[in-house]
Amino acid sequence: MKNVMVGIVLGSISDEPMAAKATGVLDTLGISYEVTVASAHRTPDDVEAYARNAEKRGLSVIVAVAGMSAALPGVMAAHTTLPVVGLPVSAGALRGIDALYSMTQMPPGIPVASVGVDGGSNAALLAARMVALTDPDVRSRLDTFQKKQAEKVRQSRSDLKSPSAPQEAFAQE
Ligand code: RP5
Repeated sequence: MKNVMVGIVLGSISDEPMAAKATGVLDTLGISYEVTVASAHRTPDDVEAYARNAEKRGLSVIVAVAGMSAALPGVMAAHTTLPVVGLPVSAGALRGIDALYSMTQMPPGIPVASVGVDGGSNAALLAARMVALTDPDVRSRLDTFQKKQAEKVRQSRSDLKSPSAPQEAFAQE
């Protein structure tokens, strides 16, 4: 069985569409992952157990996906020293601002690396960079991903309707 490197934990099944954004990127980069549901408020014992077992199960990073008063990433981080990436979801009346603050405003000592609201792709890419620290194959696939992305931006210049800057404007020293 292939070693699972990224554990994606959803606070609710309603967060699944956001996980899909992240898993799409992890698939592209050939990074193995698992997805589960565990709520900091509704199943706190499961959240604690998952975080405590994560390192010995071989996970490198946990991505915690939650909306509203999103305690999930912080509680996960309290029970492991693995890096935890928080992905705030635009749920509830405040549309993710509450979750974003919950994740970024962690008290000193228990860090959570939050991405932007609904930033599923960046959560996966940040997790991939962490995995790449010890996996040269992932590092190389990340490099390729980034080069292809840059190429797309350059090619998009030819679609501009306004007068566009000449090639020499981007001459490298
Ligand atoms: C959070 O509350 C979940 O992460 C979800 O984003 C939000 C709403 O949960 P449900 O009421 O849809 O289960 O715990």
